[in-house]
Amino acid sequence: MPQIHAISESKLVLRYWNCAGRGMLMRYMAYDADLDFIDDLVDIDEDFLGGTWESTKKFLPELAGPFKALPVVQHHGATINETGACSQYVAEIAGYMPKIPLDRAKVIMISDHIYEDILINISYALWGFRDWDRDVIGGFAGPTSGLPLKFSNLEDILANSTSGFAVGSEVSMADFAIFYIVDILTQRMLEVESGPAAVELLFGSKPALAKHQKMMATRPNMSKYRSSAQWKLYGPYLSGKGVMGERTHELELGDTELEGIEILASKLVTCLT
Ligand SMILES: N[C@@H](CCC(=O)N[C@@H](CS)C(=O)NCC(=O)O)C(=O)O
Repeated sequence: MPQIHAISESKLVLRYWNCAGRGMLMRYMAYDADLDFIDDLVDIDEDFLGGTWESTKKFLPELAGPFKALPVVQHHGATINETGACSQYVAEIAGYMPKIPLDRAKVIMISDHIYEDILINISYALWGFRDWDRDVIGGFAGPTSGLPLKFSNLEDILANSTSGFAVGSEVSMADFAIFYIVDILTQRMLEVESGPAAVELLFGSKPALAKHQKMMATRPNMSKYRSSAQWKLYGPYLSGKGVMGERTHELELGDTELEGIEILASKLVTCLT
C-alpha cells in the first residue's frame, strides 16, 4: 500500500523516488512474492525539485538512512541503504536468494553486472555525468566491451540454463534483475525514433532472453503489479528525469530522459549495423 513516508517499527518499508531507477528490482520481488510491505515514495516534483529533500529529508536517518540517499529498506526498526543490500535483503525474505553459497555468488554476479555495468552507466549518462560512447556503448576494456557485450553475456547465461532460470532451478533475484533491465530499456527505446531498430539489433537475436522476459512478465503477481495504478506512478520512468518530462530544459537539467534515450538508441544502431 502506498503511504506518505511511513515510519514503521516492524513492518517492511521499501522507499525510493517515484521512478524505476535503483528501486525497481526490490519492488518487483516484493510484489511478486506478495510480501506485506509499504511501497513508500519520495516525490521528484515535491521533494527533489521542491527542495525538501536537500533541505531536510535526506538528513533524517529514519527516512534516508545512514548514507542519506535512496533506496532505503526498513524492517524491524533497522534502516538499510545501498541498492545491492536493499535488493538482497528483499530477495532473502521473499525466498529469491538460493541457499548454496556458489549459487548465491552467481545471483550477486548477475545482479551486480546489470546494476554496475548497465543500469548505472546509462543512468549517469542520462544526467550527463558519464559519456555515452566511452562508458555505455563502450566499456572499461574498449569499444567492444560495453552494452552489447553485457546483453550477450545475459543471453549466454540463459541459453546455457536447463531450467530457464538464470541460476539453479528456481527463480532468483537474478531473474528479476534481468527482466527489469531488458524491460525498461525496451519500453523507453520504443518511445523514440531510433528505438525500434535499436531494440531489434540489441535484443532481436536473443531467443533465450526473449523467452525469459515472457516467463517473468506472465508470473501472475508480476502481471497484476505491472498493470496496476501503483506501477504506473513510477514504472515507466528510468530516472527522475523521466518524471520531469520536457521540463528538464527550463529547469536547466539538460536533455530530457527520452532525448537521452534517443542518443543511446541511435548510437546503438550505428555500432550494431
Ligand atoms: N550507491 C547508492 C547510491 C544511492 C543514490 O545516489 N541514490 C540517489 C537516487 S538514485 C539519491 O537518493 N540521490 C539524492 C542525494 O544523493 O541527495 C546506491 O546504489 O543505492
